[in-house]
Amino acid sequence: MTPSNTAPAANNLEAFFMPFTANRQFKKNPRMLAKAKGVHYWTPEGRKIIDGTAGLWCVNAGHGREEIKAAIARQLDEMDYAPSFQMGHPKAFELAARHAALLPGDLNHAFYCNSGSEAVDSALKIALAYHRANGQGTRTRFIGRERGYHGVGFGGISVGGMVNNRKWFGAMLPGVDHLPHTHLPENAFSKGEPENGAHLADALEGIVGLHDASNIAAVIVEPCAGSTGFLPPPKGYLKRLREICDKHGILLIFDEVITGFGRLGTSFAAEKFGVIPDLMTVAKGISNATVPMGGVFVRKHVFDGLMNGPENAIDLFHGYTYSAHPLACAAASAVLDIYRDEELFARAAELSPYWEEGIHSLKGLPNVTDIRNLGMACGIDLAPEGAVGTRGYKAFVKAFDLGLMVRQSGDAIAMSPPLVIEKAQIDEIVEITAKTIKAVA
Ligand code: PXG
Repeated sequence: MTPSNTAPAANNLEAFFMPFTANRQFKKNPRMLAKAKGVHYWTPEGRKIIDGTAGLWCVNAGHGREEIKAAIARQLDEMDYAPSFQMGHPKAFELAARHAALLPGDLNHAFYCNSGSEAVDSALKIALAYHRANGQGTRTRFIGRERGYHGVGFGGISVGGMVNNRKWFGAMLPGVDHLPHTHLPENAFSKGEPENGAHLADALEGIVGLHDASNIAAVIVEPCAGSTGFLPPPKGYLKRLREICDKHGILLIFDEVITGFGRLGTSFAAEKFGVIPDLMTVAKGISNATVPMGGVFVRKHVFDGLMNGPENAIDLFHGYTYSAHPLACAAASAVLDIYRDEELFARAAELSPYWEEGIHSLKGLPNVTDIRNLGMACGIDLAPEGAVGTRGYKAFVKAFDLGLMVRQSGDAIAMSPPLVIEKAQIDEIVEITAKTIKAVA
């Protein structure tokens, strides 16, 4: 068969095997997006939808940014692709230097890939290689956390803590333990970081006691869990994790795929919480989602630790055809210009009290059992209606019908609008969310 020149009917939805989707249900009643600009999507029929989620937590600078488009187009004219194995192109080095300058502490080297999932698998491998290169090859165990999401690679689902993402797939990385999650009922309706729960980090001592530190490579957590309904860390929790990791020579990995690039009103969560991880994974906002890109940022001692072999030996047997793809680098550099010139991280910090006030005004609406927020993101728990996820899904569909895109995780709704949002648009989001919650009561 040769590729057909005849375009299939636009309404034939059969062939696309959709990710993380109820395919048959969707195809009976599709929700299509055809155009995007600023903080809005439009459906093919022209209905305007306010983007309460920055796509999937990724379009931090808003949709349709001309500067990014121009940078990608220029790069495409100049050079479409160049390999990064034993070769290089200037934009990759320039981007890494810019990221290093933006990062807190001595996080000063950047490894690039194409997604958050690849970033997580890369970080886990870097952690293993680092220990081995430093004579501690027995350090092979990883510690993740319940309710954590680290993408969908086998490494990521192994350290992740979302049961549906794990239970279907049997084979996992061996040697993984999980810390308890931090979603405590006594913290319900906390504004910002909740008061209770720093002690939950001490569970790490228990795991170290069980396996001995000499067998543990790294702990990986999202500083602020995203996909399981947005869970800000309890006050002092991340500092405590850092202290215990330091005490035992365990590397600390922050998965900042969602929290990176301004979401919490700072460059990264590491800056916000004053806790510097040894490795940091990023994606999404790194390129404003225009060209797929992910990355692992590593501290000086981790990078240096991998540079102690012979100079002519490959330092890390890992990488992707599209590591530091020129189009992704061009996009990511243009995105950094926007973040800098529009001071979007500071803007997020300035807007966040208004966002907090708006979102918490939903307290008292039917079935609302918790509201959480930090920076420009929030999670709202709804009481289940029968099977878990039923009310959450209804809310997701209803919000879309009313002109708002939200994310659903079980019976929680999460939101994370583009950082260019205006106060009047926050009001609109709050208003539609209130209508939605009432409609699914
Ligand atoms: N780590 C974290 C913390 C993430 O949030 C990934 C890794 C994986 O990234 P990729 O690029 O491989 O998808 C993510 C992704 C949601 C939602 O609705 C969240 C993600 C992806 C899709 C939906 O919460 N996060």
